[in-house]
Amino acid sequence: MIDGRIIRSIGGLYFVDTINGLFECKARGVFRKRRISPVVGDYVAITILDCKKMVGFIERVFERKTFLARPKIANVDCCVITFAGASPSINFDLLDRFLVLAEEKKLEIVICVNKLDIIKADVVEYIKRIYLPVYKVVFTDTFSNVGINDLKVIIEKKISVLAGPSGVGKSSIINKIVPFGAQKTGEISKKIERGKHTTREVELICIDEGTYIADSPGFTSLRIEHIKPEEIQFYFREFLQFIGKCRFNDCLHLNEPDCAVKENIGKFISRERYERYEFLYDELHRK
Ligand SMILES: Nc1nc2c(ncn2[C@@H]2O[C@H](COP(=O)(O)OP(=O)(O)OP(=O)(O)O)[C@@H](O)[C@H]2O)c(=O)[nH]1
Ligand SMILES: [Mg+2]
Ligand SMILES: [Zn+2]
Repeated sequence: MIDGRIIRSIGGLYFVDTINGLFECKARGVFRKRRISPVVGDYVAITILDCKKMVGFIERVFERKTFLARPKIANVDCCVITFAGASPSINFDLLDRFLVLAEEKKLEIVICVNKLDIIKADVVEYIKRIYLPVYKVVFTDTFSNVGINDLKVIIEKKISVLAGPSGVGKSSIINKIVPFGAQKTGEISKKIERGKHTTREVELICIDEGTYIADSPGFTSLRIEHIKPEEIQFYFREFLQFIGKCRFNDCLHLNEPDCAVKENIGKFISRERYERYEFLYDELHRK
């Protein structure tokens, strides 16, 4: 048996990267029985069936360090949440939902705002005012390569995933980061006037030893139903420094008096983020 990492999976076939090369593997029936399905990013042990044809069987899936359901990927260290500054314009509600999910998974988080070439100045200002004090934010432009090097430095020696809506430029960014890579991007074919090369599967790409980046399909909505409403506060990172300083120990920072979180709105907490906290709390509470 040898160990490896699943870098792609298509229709029940898993591509496992090992020191002896890339093996095309099926999963043993026991996984189905136990309702475990291996996913991209999993560390696995395989038996080799044919070393010329490079085919084998996945025998074992090692314990996952992290698991993201959307995009479905295991063992990532860092999540690069990617949006476009324009076309499509940023959906801040979706951004905050993704931030909550990534915080819950305790991932390192980077916000990447692409298409800097067509972004409006007030959008840049808004992002700088609201997100820059809380998160690492990188502005990129894949045409002129602005910000690409900063991203390269951030993802060094980590396993990262680029996640975000469709058409924001995730695959284009990966093409700039990966020297040999040619991820298909959303250019509309002139010949057939259709067939956008939208990414359909999660794929892990090895940049160098210890550095991996995953491309992933875009999404338009995110479900965070599994999180309890009273836990949401812990996933708004800028709230953390004030939690425990309110008059009531179980303060939810909604209508309670002497709330340290509410006292800091407009100071260390932006009104926009606070309002989205209220909104998310409400939404989950009503469920
Ligand atoms: N103006 C501008 N356009 C960009 C930039 N980067 C990418 N694009 C364009 O945006 C479109 C979508 O790019 P993709 O890289 O396919 O987007 P994606 O996020 O991978 O999309 P999905 O795979 O559908 O999730 C393409 O037409 C790119 O040429 C940029 O920095 N500026
Ligand atoms: Mg893509
Ligand atoms: Zn409070």
